[in-house]
Amino acid sequence: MTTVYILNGPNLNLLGLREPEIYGHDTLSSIEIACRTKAKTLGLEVVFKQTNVEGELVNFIHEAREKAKGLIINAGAYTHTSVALHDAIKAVGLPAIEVHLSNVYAREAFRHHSYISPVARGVICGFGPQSYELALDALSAILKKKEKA
Ligand code: CA2
Repeated sequence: MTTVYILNGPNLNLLGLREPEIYGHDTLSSIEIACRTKAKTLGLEVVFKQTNVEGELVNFIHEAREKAKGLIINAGAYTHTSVALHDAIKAVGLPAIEVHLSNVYAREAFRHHSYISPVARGVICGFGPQSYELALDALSAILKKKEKA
């Protein structure tokens, strides 16, 4: 089965527990379950990870190069700061989809710049937990196209 990595950055472990007015009531565990359910319908196997540590995200991206055909990443606040994540995604060469729960463009100006976007195949933001499911659809379509080529 085709494996995809879904990576989550800092503070996303607090989802559903704090600031529900911004990030909603769903927990990261419930998002993981929804991703696994969606992935099954697409014939994809999911490796789902969260870390608060930037270097661990870099290591997960490197691991994905060996073990997966693509990745979905919500890098949290590192989206707006991390050249290391930009370089890692570029280096592994896997198709990557950037996701965000919130519409970062409707928020503070410092969230409008992303170091991930230039090395991502696309960006999905603002749809809450559904952003992840939309990203799985997009990644599945990219991988199916690749298989045919
Ligand atoms: O909207 C998103 O998915 C973000 O990646 C979430 C990040 C934020 O820094 C990005 O600009 C947009 C923050 C995740 C923090 O999640 C929390 C959840 C509950 C309570 C506090 C933070």
